[in-house]
Amino acid sequence: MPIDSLRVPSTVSTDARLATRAEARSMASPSSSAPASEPAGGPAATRFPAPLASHEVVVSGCVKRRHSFDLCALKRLPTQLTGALDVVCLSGRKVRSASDYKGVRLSALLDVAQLRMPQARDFTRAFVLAQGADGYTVMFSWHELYNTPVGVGALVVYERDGQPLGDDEGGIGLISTGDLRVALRQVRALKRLCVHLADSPPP
Ligand SMILES: Nc1nc2c(c(=O)[nH]1)N[C@H]1C(S)=C(S)[C@@H](COP(=O)(O)O)O[C@H]1N2
Ligand SMILES: [Mo]
Repeated sequence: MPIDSLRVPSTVSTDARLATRAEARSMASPSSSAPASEPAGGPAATRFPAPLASHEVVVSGCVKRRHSFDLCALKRLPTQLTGALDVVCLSGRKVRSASDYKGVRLSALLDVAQLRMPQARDFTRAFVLAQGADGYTVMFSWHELYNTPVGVGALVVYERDGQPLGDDEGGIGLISTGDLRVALRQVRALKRLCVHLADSPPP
């Protein structure tokens, strides 16, 4: 199925949250049309709560040791840079261009936690759900991560263009540079990586 046919109908706005954030920013700026008398933390802050951020990622599910990685733990793993990349949504809209994200391979976290598979060949039907603080969830198969070039570019990231990802950008995140539309499997405020086994009906 071509990627463009997966676009959601225009009546459903997947990017409503972005519009809301842009609106929040413009309301917070000094040139805002909001009344000058509006107190800090007033009505605008009530309507637009602080964005969710992650400071640690928990690896759970079919693993030998459930493991939690904070920023220090992530920085102890081998680092990887993405190089220049455009973050493009399903609609084709460019969310941003970055010259570099810094992070570690998603598979490096799984290697520390070690997969726990009932049968030797079960890894062939293993998959990982990566979830953000708001519940946004994306999936990677074991094969993508360990047996295709996609895995090489699937990174848990904590810096962009030499700057730490601030809380307003979600803190720790996930990016998959091998994807055609990178924004979709970019998870802001990455909280959980959960390893599952897909059901296998009896032959
Ligand atoms: N946690 C989380 N990550 C998310 C989303 C989301 O709703 N929640 N939306 C995705 C979509 S559809 C887009 S276009 C990009 C937007 O990038 P940004 O949130 O970094 O601006 O985030 C992606 N990652
Ligand atoms: Mo999007």
